Amino acid sequence: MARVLRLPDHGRLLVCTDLQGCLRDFHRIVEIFDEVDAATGDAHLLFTGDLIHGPHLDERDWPDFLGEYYRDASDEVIDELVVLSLRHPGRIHALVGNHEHGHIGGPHTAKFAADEVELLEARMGPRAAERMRQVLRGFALVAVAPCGAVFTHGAPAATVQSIADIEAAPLEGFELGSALDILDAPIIGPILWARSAAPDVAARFVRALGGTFCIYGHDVIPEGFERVGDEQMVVSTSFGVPDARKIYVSLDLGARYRSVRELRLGHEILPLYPDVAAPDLRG
Ligand SMILES: [Mn+2]
Repeated sequence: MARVLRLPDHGRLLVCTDLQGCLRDFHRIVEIFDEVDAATGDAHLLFTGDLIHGPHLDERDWPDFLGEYYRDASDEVIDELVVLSLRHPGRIHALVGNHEHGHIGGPHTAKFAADEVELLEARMGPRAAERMRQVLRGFALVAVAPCGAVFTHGAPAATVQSIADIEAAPLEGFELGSALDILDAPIIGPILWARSAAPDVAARFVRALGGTFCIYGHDVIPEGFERVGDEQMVVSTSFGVPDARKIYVSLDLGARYRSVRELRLGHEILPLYPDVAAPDLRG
């Protein structure tokens, strides 16, 4: 697949960040997608990377700060993503995160295990692992929408002149490097690993891609989301926050947004679990 995914200028786009193997939250965002699709007939769903690699802890060892308990179900998340994509051709999208990258040419991640890539592929077995790598190779690095939104996994801290620079960025050959080495790799280093971007750098990045702002995850925002200047919004849909703080983004692909300041609670910024949402996230 192309490195840059181009979203259409019509319909409703739902955006979900870091699931880290949480099947329950995957099911919830799909339920929301099905509702919006039934209502509009024109819904898109975008995952901004790190769908895989979650904790493997018993419930008694689970730390409170990670929110509600779950056990990593990365393989099921990817299997169900494939089924969902077949059911809605061209409307289910995903970006590479640093955790997916570990399976397809990036450094192996060590967030919840010494080598999460080896652990997951060993659990799946060689044939299922190869099928998963084929799926992950189809993920884009960046998504752009005529509504002004740009989507990345990490912060928009890369220096690019145009979409062509991203199309040309190599993803493979970083297996032996560490996460520190890859941060020095132009374009994919920052896009997959940066936790923040200076406002002027982010502004240049989104303008080079024809956009006005960037939405991304990668980092945990304990409050659910954070706007940075006019050009950035960091979103936590799943991993590392309690259900009451999980949010997703819903955009009108036919609109033209000038800034993240135009994204409103209760309209574009919505709780994943409205029944238990913190009062300040209900909009
Ligand atoms: Mn990440």
